[in-house]
Amino acid sequence: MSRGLTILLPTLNEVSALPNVVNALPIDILEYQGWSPNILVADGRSTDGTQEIASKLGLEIIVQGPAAGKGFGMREAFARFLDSDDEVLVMLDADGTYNPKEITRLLKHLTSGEYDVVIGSRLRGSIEPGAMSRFNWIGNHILTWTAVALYRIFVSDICTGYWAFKREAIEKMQLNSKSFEIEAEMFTSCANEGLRMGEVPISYAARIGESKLGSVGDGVKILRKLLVRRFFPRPVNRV
Ligand SMILES: Nc1nc2c(ncn2[C@@H]2O[C@H](COP(=O)(O)OP(=O)(O)OP(=O)(O)O)[C@@H](O)[C@H]2O)c(=O)[nH]1
Ligand SMILES: [Mg+2]
Repeated sequence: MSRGLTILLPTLNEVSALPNVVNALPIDILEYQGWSPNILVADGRSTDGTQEIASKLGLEIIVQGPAAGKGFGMREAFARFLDSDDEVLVMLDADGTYNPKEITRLLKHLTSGEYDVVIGSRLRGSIEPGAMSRFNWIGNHILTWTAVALYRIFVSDICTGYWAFKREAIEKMQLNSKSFEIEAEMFTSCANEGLRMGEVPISYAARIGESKLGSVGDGVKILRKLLVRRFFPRPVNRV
């Protein structure tokens, strides 16, 4: 019997990148390895035809309640995953920065039995010239060092958008992020719930289309989330 695998693609106006990402997914290899992949697009109410392209590609789409906010989209997608029978969820950004072929490497590490969650690390992997500004590179390092110092769990890239989770990990995570602080909260929640985290180095390429990240404001929200979850391990307010 094949094992259910949800491949979660967050989108906000990714009409030009989404087809490339979907076409690069290693579906045949995954099926050969015994997985039954289901692609789930979590859309932040795109206005550029992303939803139409996703439908044309025959993908399952959920359109998030609140307009915009990756955190809202991911939390709705996790709830949808828990309604399915799938065993594992892999998420990767749908902007062309992550290589879909590397899903198999994350899965191999995850299913070796040792981990509940595996992170794809860009900072320990290879970053294509122009893919990450120097400013963002420094910011990503500072946020990751802060996370490691506060939670005493070693990972080398907490803001990565490439994650693989066993079902139990999604069941246990307690999240209330609205926006780009969601990855930091996934890290803090995994740490607070005692989930075992591993990582594999990955490649990171320049994105197709426009960035939605506002570097400084989002960096501050991430830092704040790291601090708040250190003292309040579970969300008090679940908007
Ligand atoms: N569902 C949903 N997805 C979003 C939202 N905002 C961004 N995304 C998606 O989340 C992923 C990450 O967003 P990006 O804009 O690439 O942010 P980033 O990767 O930190 O920044 P770049 O370095 O510019 O790529 C992309 O696939 C976006 O399409 C949102 O409000 N809702
Ligand atoms: Mg991106």
